[in-house]
Amino acid sequence: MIRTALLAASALLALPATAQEARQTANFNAPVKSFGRVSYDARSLMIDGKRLVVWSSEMHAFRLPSPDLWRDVLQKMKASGFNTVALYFDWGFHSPKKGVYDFSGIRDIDRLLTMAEEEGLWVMTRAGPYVNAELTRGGFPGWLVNQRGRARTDDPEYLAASDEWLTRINAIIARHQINGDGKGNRGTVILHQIENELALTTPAQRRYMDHLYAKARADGITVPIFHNDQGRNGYWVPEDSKVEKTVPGPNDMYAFDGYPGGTCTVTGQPTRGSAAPDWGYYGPGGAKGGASASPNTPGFLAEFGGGWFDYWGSNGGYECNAIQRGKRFQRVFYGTNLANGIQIQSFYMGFGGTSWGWLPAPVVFTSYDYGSALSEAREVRPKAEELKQLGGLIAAVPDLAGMIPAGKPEISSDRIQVYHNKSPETDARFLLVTHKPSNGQTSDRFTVTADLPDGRYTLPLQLDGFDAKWLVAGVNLGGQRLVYSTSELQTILKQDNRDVALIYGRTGEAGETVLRYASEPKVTVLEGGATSAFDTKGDLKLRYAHRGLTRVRISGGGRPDLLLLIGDEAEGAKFWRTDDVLVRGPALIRSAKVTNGVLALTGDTREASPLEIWAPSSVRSATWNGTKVATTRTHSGSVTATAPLAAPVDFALPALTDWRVAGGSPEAAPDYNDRDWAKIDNRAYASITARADGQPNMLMDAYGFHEGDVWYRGRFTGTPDAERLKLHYGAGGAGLVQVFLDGKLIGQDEIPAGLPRPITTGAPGFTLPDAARAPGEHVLSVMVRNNGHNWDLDADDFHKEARGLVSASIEPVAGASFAVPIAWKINGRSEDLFDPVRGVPNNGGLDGERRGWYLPGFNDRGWKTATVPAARAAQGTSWYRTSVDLAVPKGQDATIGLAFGDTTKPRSPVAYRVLIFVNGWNMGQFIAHVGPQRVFPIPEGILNHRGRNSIALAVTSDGAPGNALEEVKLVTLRNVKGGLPVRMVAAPTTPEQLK
Ligand code: IPT
Repeated sequence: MIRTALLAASALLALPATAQEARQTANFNAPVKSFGRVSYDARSLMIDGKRLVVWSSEMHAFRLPSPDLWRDVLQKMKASGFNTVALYFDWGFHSPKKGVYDFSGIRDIDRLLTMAEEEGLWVMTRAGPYVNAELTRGGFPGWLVNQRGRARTDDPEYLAASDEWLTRINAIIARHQINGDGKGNRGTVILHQIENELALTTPAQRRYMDHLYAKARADGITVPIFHNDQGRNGYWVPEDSKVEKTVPGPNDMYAFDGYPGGTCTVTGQPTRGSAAPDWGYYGPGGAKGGASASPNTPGFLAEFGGGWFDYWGSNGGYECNAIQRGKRFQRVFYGTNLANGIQIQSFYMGFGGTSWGWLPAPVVFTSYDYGSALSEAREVRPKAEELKQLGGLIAAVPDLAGMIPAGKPEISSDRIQVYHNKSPETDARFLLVTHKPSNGQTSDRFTVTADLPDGRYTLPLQLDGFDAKWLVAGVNLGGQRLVYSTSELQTILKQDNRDVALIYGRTGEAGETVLRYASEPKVTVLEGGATSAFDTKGDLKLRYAHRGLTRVRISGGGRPDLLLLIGDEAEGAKFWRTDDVLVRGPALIRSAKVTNGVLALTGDTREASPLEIWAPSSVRSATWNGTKVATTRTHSGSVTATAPLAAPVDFALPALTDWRVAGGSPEAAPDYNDRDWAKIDNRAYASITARADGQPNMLMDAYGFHEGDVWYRGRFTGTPDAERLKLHYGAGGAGLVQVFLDGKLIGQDEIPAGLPRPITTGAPGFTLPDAARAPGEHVLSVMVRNNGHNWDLDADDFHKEARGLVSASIEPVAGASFAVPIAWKINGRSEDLFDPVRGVPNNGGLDGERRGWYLPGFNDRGWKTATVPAARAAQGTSWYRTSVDLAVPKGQDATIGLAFGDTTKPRSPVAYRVLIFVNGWNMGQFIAHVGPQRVFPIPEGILNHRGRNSIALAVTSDGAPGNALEEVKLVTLRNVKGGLPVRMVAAPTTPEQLK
């Protein structure tokens, strides 16, 4: 049976019919529900009673196997304006075997949660048991596929298994909750997710959900618990929702996921896609008050597409995705969410990372870049700079939390719409100005007239192409009163007795800002151009164009001094704000700490950069990455560095030379010693894949082999009936089977990419050569490369689809009513890991892997020397090894990748595949003729940036001319001055150190 995936981007755009019906006015009078320091009503989350817009993005520590770099990602998220990080945990990553769990090294969740706290981020934990996440088995451990009981139900066997995991992960999370664990531990976890997009809502699922909720509570989780609905379907809403056609569950809060926004074309061009959906107050039929499946809880998007994954065999869509769901998209879509009362939104992904080793589900290849704000190479993409501006506004205007619709303003153009919200507490306003529909791309000049808190005003505005503006009005900011501004506010901070505000707009556009005073203040234009006028109402109106940076000082008028910085968008992006310091210039500010009057700034530069600092007067001097900076005072109350901050220096990467090779697949040799291999027998069969009658259980998982390559050896006696071999196998996306007879490759079969819905099984036939019909014993050797188990998105046990051989039959071509008996044995990488430090995803079951050929300390001096590119390849799998010394300049953070062949094309004209081991770590799989990934970023800590590195490539080919390893080289993907200290991840280096 061939099943295809349900995870196609297009399928996500349509909501089931129930979504339209599950609508009800949000209950703005809903009582506050408290869970220790966290509480909520229908309007927002609150922490210690203070309303908060939860502005979050997702990262997966398991997709970055270098823990020191977790902090780099968290710092970049924080610097990009996020106040929260969402984290999935991958059960299978921690559990190689039933009852065995590992939270050490690259699996140290405790360390991750401590870092998030240290970096000042709130945390949403998403602990499974099922997570999906384009992971093999959606995060289920390999051993779970052998369970007969249906997963994601209240089947006792499944519950016992998932409780094993939950007991352990919940204990760690509990220690890091904002509420503490009652034993003196405390952290920043504010929300906790149980299960993931469980769209089957039968009684068994309800009992399961009840169990998960009770389990979390029993394990000491005290923060609000939620589940993420696959769309706005009303599945698992809180019991008190009482909305028709919704499905209640035990959860405290209702959350849903959404991935609108359109796709890229096959040639990697962004399309403009659909308009932003109104998933809340302004939804269809929901007059003011909105449309919610859960009227008593705030709008909550647990995942909102901040990119999308990419498929085996695509043309490479990540750069396009970063644009499609990038600048402007974020303003339009995330803004529409906020206007609709989605007060908790988390972007999936904020940093995608790498599905290294055998982490990927069949649907994805190694790179999980996702087109997210932070690239796989940890680059801060331009879209992250836009996020910084949006997150800056959210942080600067706490009134945005808990806003409700405020009535329709008058708009002079019918091509424009304005979402107008207010804070019931302060009457502050939020105006989201966008096209109507919001994917409109016209250029418009228009006015918006609204009754604002300080009076009725007409705002002259402009919108050029796909865009949205996030405006605030009638709001107290520091000591100032902002009547309105047609510019967007990026940040405001109070320093001593003055306020420093940064506003910005599109380059060249006119802007106006109105501030309210008791009497006429003094306006001094320090730099750039602005005019001002004061009227009898007390309004000071400033007019200017957004070009470069304009600086205006306003003093007197009954208010503290204000330094108003007015930038164009690019200028705004050069500013970074930490608690009470504003910095302009560098590519990144990581931290700003004041000790004894010295401001210690850390961050990155991509080029020689100016440095300008606005700090409280208690700051007397500054350092940059530990070195004192000479500064001079400016007329706008800042200091600037007298010399630019240094740029990173270029460095050369050595060529990869001195290769050595060990040939072939030893498992294929007739005399290979398979004494310790398991005999194929009739053990219990738990797969959803039907098999031919009378076949033994050949599935790799049944023998404890779940990841990567598995080998079968079958002995049979030669007979004239041995004419052909029929196989049925499962191997995931772009999987492979190779068949050898008495040591010679007789054929292979590859599973077509089938994009975007991967095909995961195959049923090839092979004509047997004459040798099979010769008398005596013959050995059939079969390697199955398992490119991942299916996910279980629909809770139908799809992860239990067969992997490895399902059946094998040697038979005559005509009248095949009988088959030649074969005695099979199997071997792979068992649940007792031989390299537990690198862990579950690192290894499959190749002979070379078990012998430690992938390790840096393996002695390959006995191997033949080889040149790469290789002229020809042996049939089967050959290992290539070399080592290389790197000398990345000290104090520089680079991302270095391994590149194969012609990186300008998504795939090669020749066919072969490579498992890439760097210093013993399996950093992914290159499939030359499938693609699209040809460059594999290797994180520092796996790669030694200042020392020796070992590279081992397991190259698999059919041996046909040309199907051999192309050029392999190192490439620099990113290079900045700055970064964080990164230690090498400790792991065994020699075969002797393996278990
Ligand atoms: C949603 C999953 O919850 C998440 O784990 C991930 O798989 C994401 O999709 C896609 O990257 S499921 C989907 C139906 C939106």
